[in-house]
Amino acid sequence: MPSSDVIRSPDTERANRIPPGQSLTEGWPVLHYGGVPKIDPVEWSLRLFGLVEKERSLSFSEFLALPQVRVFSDVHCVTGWSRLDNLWEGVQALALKDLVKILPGARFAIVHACGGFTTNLSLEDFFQEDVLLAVMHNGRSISPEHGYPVRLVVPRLYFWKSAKWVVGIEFTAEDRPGFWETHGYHNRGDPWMEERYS
Ligand SMILES: Nc1nc2c(c(=O)[nH]1)N[C@H]1C(S)=C(S)[C@@H](COP(=O)(O)O)O[C@H]1N2
Ligand SMILES: [Mo]
Repeated sequence: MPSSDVIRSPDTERANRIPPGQSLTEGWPVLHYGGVPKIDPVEWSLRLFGLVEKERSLSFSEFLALPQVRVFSDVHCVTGWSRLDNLWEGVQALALKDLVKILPGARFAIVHACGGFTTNLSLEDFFQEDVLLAVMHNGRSISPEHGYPVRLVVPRLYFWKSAKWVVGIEFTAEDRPGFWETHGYHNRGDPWMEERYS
């Protein structure tokens, strides 16, 4: 059980935590398109742009100085594995609202990763309280193959929405399906409704 200051993703409270068609894994498979980028945190920045009053870029040290939260969640990959009991640490997506003023016309967050990868989320999904930009997993820095230095974690949707090597968040009025969403994956990806492919 996570301690009380941890945000507990609601799906971890279910009597049955394994969504239909999924099976448990103990390890942590590595899945992505392309190679593992080598990111020097000194060169890294997080760009907040699109429908915001004033665009903003944060260095890694500015990012780490933001309030940190811990989130306890399960992971469900569309390829069929689920990994329970993950403790993430990082910056809550909701905290970005204190950094830029998002304009009223914005309805989607397009998450940009190193090398041009994107994934799309409605602002409703993006601003759930258990969504975070994670730097730590189970007490250790996120490893390069899992998204170092910063990856998104969206606990309530299939894991392809959890972009690794995040470098920017763009706020848009129109939806813009990302890499996996234009390669046959569902636009939203709720594991409990088995929104796997489109
Ligand atoms: N930048 C980037 N992030 C990505 C992907 C990708 O191809 N590029 N693949 C997604 C997919 S399909 C999955 S299943 C998860 C896997 O994360 P893991 O390797 O940490 O298990 O990362 C997601 N994030
Ligand atoms: Mo995936």
